[in-house]
Amino acid sequence: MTLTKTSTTKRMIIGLGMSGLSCARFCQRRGWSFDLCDSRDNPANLDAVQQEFTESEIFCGALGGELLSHYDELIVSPGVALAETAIQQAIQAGVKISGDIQLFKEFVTKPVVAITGSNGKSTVTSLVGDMLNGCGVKALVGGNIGLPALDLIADVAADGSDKGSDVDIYVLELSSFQLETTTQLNAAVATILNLSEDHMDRYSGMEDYLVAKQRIFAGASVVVENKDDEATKTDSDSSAVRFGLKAPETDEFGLRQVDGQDWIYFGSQPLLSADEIKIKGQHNLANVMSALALVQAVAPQLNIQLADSFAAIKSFAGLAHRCQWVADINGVACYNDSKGTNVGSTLAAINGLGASSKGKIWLLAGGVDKDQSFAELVQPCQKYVAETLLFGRDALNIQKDLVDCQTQTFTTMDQAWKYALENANTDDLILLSPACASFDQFKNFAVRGEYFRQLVNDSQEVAHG
Ligand code: UMA
Ligand code: ADP
Repeated sequence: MTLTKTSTTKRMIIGLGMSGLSCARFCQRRGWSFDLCDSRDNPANLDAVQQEFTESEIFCGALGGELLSHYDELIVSPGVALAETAIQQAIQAGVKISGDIQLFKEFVTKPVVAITGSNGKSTVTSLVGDMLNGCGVKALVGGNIGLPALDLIADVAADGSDKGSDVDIYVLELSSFQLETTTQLNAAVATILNLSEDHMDRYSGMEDYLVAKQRIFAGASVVVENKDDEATKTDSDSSAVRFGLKAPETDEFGLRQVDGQDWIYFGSQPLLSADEIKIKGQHNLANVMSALALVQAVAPQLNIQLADSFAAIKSFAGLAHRCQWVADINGVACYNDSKGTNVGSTLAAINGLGASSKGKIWLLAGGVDKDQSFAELVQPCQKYVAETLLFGRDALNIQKDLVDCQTQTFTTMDQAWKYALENANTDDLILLSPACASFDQFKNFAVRGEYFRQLVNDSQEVAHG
């Protein structure tokens, strides 16, 4: 991309993580000047950042309101709360707030599929990307899924615009944090997949969390609603497509039983049977229906047929660390659900695996509890779980919520794993589904999941001599 124009706006990019760097590179490509800061004294990649952005001032350590108030615009990374005193002080002083998705939306001209929700975002985002690409259009996938949205357009066209590029559509996974700094996204289609408690350490309550999520609907041409979850509905003027786990009404996606088998229907039209779909559990059928609704919404403008996306659904095997089978050890199946980082996802894992298992579940959970209540896990634990083995920083807090459930606490995952392996019987299963963030003991959920896989693989080698 070539430089398009210079600007006298004074911008401060807050955060030296993936998002901050993608914003810095975007601004640099546009010829905009900017400074950078991070609230940590020593962010991991400081040296590399200093070498890359030699024209920018870089500040590290506690954010100062006076400093931030000198700028016209703050481009705030999702990991930094707008409630920070220094940011609030800057807002009071009239400084504009922005974020990577705002920069992205102001730049791109091609349609955007926008996906948020408490659980299933990455699954649905990847699936929609596969379905659209399977229909022969060029869809780029990014956002909270791990590839910053602005990195998608790093080299879209030589004139610095995506107009003449071969990109047809963007599929973005968006977190509530990213949505807080985005106004009027104007997505071609937008959805909140579901809403359950998460990030209560950043929000004052569920209402506050929902308000952040609902920003995804601003200016959307079509909204996809989950009929089973009131919080996903919009009262905006956008036209709505609905999906749900019950039999559908006309022009809705839903499930009907045919010969004892779940089938996805659109109104009275059968589309796919559950056994043609590799990702299992009712929550994944909901995910597939939401993906169908999202693709259907953009099909006319892309000139594609929904039926041409079915092959991609049938071959979608799910993403790593989401209820993923790792190995059987002496008849005990081991599942890695490290991406189960909140109560809602762990609930789906216990109910999904528990209903189809002959034995009991040995649940490994714990980490950073994000101020959630774990009470919703009591009933499914009593029904399906032999013992919940809690580890990590907030193990004791979680134990207090799991009243009348069998629980043990440990310091590390290794200890919990060893206990599970020693006590599980044939046909039982061992499930890592922490319902917590990983940051107390691991870099992220993926590292935690790989660690679990390693524990399983090492024990499997020992078991097989
Ligand atoms: N941090 C500070 N001070 C700063 C800047 C960051 O302490 O000044 C800390 C944050 O509190 C956080 C970490 O540094 O612990 C990373 O924050 P960041 O905003 O720099 O994160 P990025 O590296 O830019 O990654 C972000 C998303 N991370 C967060 O929202 C925390 C990534 O989602 C996302 O993939 C990436 O942008 C690209 O869009 C991760 C995530 O955990 C997977 N998301 C949460 C979730 O899914 O629940 C919302
Ligand atoms: P997200 O990106 O929202 O975190 P993922 O697709 O990565 O969602 O899945 C995260 C966790 O949520 C995994 O444990 C997965 O099994 C579970 N999950 C996926 N879809 C749903 C859903 N619709 N409802 C509840 N849990 C879900």
